[in-house]
Amino acid sequence: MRSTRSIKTALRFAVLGAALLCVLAVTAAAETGAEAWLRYSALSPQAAKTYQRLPHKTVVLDDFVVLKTAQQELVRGVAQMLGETLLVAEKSAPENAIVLGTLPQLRALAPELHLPRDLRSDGYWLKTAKIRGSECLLITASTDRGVLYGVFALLSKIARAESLAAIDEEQQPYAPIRWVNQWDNLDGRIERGYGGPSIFFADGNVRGDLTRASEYARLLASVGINGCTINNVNAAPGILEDSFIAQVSRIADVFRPWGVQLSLSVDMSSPKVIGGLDTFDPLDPRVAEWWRKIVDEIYRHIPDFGGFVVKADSEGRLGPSTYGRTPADAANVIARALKPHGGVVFYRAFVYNHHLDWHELKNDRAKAVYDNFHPLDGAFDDNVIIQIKNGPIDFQVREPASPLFAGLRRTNEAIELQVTQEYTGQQRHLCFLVPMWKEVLDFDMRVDANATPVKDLVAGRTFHRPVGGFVGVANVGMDANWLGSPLAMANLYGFGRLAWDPNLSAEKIIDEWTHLTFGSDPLVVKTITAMQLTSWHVYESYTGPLGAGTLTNILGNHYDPGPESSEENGWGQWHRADHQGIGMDRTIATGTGYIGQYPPEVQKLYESLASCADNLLLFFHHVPYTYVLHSGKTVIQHVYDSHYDGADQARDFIAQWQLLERHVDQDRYHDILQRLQYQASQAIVWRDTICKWIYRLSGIPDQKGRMQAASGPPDTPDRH
Ligand code: GCV
Repeated sequence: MRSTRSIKTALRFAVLGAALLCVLAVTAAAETGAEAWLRYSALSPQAAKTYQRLPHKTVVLDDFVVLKTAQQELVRGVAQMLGETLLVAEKSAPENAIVLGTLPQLRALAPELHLPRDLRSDGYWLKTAKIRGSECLLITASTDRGVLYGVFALLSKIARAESLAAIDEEQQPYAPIRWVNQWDNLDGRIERGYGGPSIFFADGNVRGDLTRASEYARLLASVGINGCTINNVNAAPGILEDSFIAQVSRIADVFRPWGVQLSLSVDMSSPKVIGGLDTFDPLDPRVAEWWRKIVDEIYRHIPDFGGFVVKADSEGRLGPSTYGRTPADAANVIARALKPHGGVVFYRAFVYNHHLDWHELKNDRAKAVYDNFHPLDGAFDDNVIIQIKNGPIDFQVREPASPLFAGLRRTNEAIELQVTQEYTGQQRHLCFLVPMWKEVLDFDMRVDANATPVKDLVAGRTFHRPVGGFVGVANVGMDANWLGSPLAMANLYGFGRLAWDPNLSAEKIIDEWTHLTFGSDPLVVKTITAMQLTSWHVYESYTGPLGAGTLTNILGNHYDPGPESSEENGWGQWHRADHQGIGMDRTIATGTGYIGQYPPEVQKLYESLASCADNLLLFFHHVPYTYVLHSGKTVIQHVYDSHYDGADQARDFIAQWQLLERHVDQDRYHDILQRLQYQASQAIVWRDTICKWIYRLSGIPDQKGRMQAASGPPDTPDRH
């Protein structure tokens, strides 16, 4: 028998050895985040067993580029996750294979198959079926792109250890438009980009090495995104110079294998600035001819070009108003040039006057979008899409859904969501935006007193529009992990998944993303999903509760607290806080009348203090600080409590994350830990700035006595 001492020593070595192995394993698995949710990390032997019956070979039914890409992706994913190299066989030998092809190709190969269903646009079908008597796994679709999406869906299931037994799954995208915009400048900087410089441009040219652009297209395709606008909506006219189009076509070449269409933002004054005309009046025939020639030239270089995005008469951009013309005149002249090629124009509804008179209480920037576009309903050509930000102001931490979604019946529309966290912490604060986007997409506009959620309006389902959908402002950059923070990538993933199916829950989306990005350790999944799901609410709590908007420095970085910068200027992001109360009166009865832009049932909901939700109260109503919320608290006490609770919750994220120290690779663990520590300290800065500001203004102390001592006496003169 071994002595107790030697057993103890042996145990000690065993423990040390195990610890060392753990460290080595974790170190070996260190990751940059570059693979995002496409890590395809090796499954455990136990999980891999689920796929023992997966065919060992694959055939592809044609050699078009997207189908080839699909097959290569399949081989890559299976090799990495299951350690098996699929045999690539000829299509003449499809027995016991994973068969990739479109429905017509499959019908030609195996007429005995019952393929009754026709799949719309980019939809796909995963199905086990017998070909020539032997079991196969079919990945089929109407289009090559659909087949690629089917492959990504299959690989995602394997990565999440989902069973494929007797699979028979059909998926259709909710809408044809699922695009991202990048606000990249040609010099390589990105407007509101927080993940490094442009992956497309450097020093005024397209980058020589477009590896990242190709990897980006792969990421986009993996969640069903089919278009990408590569340059800033504040567009440099030079993008349309002949020499530049040739350069841009190289980006289209790396997008093409992934089924991602390239599109460009254009400046309305281009016919004059680079075309040498003395006008850019959209109704001038010479201008129409100029657009036609430019568009023909683009299609010569890029036959699958997607179209243009236009920002005009907005924030200093020139537009049709220069000639007394309408957005419809401007959009249509370009749309007509694109039409023969199948291209579309996204005309942004973000048109407003940023020199509004602050003293005039009836002025309201929120009204601009509807006022400018509703009267033009029906005046836009069929290949024009009005791109509408989710809320009427500008990507604030909480806004109601834009009333324009319900205001266009005879015009195509798309919702613009912001993946890059301009007003929501710039990727330095954790803020998972899917729950916010879902609130907007699910919001029922009650058009004609029927159920008309925003997701149906933008997808073109409500009014049977030919085209419509979803646009996300992504702004990924050269940082290895794309957005600057590994956790922020959940927003890009979530945007893609919602654009594909807005009925997915936030819980389902974040569960998928976490499994794919961090693996299936239950503690990891539980912790990260919980943190992500609460993060928007936490951020809102310490930056701008009750619908007041993000109380940030709107004249500068849109990041630090700066509640006073919203007021007394023409930008119109006002909250009208004074010594008595706070909030914008947007009622029909006494305010700006903004609420009148909604359908009657929604008007009723927001007009009345009794039915208006607390979380949007200050967006719609000006109330005294002592006003009692539905929760039973006064507005002022809610503001104090919310900022303190929010800062506490931000601090608690650190402890939650620390639970994962031995469960997540060290690189990402430390990167995220530092970010959370920084966020917690910034949340305190936010808390103290806003609480002191509102205390000085209102003179009403916090009932819990938390900050008066540090705040000094309240202000006296009324600013209004
Ligand atoms: C690209 C906000 C942003 C601007 C952005 C603009 C827009 O105002 O701060 O950077 O410009 O929105 O969406 O056009």
